[in-house]
Amino acid sequence: MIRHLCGLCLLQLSCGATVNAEVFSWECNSLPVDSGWMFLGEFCEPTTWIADGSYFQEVDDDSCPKEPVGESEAFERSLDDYLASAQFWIEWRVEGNGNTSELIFGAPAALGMGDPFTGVNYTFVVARDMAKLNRGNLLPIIFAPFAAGVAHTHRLELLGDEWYAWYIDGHLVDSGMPSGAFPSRIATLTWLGRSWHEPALNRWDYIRYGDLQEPFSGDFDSDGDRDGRDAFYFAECIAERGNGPGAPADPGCPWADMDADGDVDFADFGTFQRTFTGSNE
Ligand SMILES: [Ca+2]
Ligand SMILES: [Ca+2]
Ligand SMILES: [Ca+2]
Repeated sequence: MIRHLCGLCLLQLSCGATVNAEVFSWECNSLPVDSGWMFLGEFCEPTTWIADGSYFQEVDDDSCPKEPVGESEAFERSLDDYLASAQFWIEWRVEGNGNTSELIFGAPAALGMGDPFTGVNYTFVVARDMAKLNRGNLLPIIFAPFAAGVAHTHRLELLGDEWYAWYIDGHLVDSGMPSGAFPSRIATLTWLGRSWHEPALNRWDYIRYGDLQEPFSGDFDSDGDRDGRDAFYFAECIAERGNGPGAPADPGCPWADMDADGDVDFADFGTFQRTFTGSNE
């Protein structure tokens, strides 16, 4: 009934906004070019494939004429739908076996976003056991070590020109004042796999971004309902991310804390089920 009302009465308000997609999520179940990404180009012939909900990029120099530059491929999306976003978040999960010595060359896996007008820029480069953040050389470069051999969840939250925060696996790596607001005028998001001196295999699990959700709302995609799409991410917050009774909610899950007690557990899931509005997308 609630969804019915939404469809009839609030079409111009909350439902109409879904056209602009408050959340974009690529779960790596399909090829990037079939999932809304623009192919920016490749160098030599990287080997790529989809398997088990992940996108694999094998980049080496097998097909390249000579060192040091090896294989690469890159994809891009405009963030223009989010220029008015007061609070923007982006999260991606990736595992790679590339050597940390490649980080200085922007390899083996990278995800970056920037605005050519304002100069505000965030470029993350991820190797097997370390990530690097460069913000257009305007602020100190940050290195964050982590365990090799498993995927890690990276999360960036931006609050206008007031605040930025970088999390890995739910733990705060760095936060503070950004060099400016982002997205603000012209904004693009790019990600790539690249071999410079060393080969690498990157496994991308997902890339998601959007307007920061209302806490306690149960509404992952901020479209005014609690449906099957929200349920996918709710289940993830319940089963993963270190959430549970009494544990502080993972930074990606306050929207799933439906009883507003600071955690995400089955009490919240019960409320989500009781207030479920339908199975629409
Ligand atoms: Ca996936
Ligand atoms: Ca929703
Ligand atoms: Ca809770």
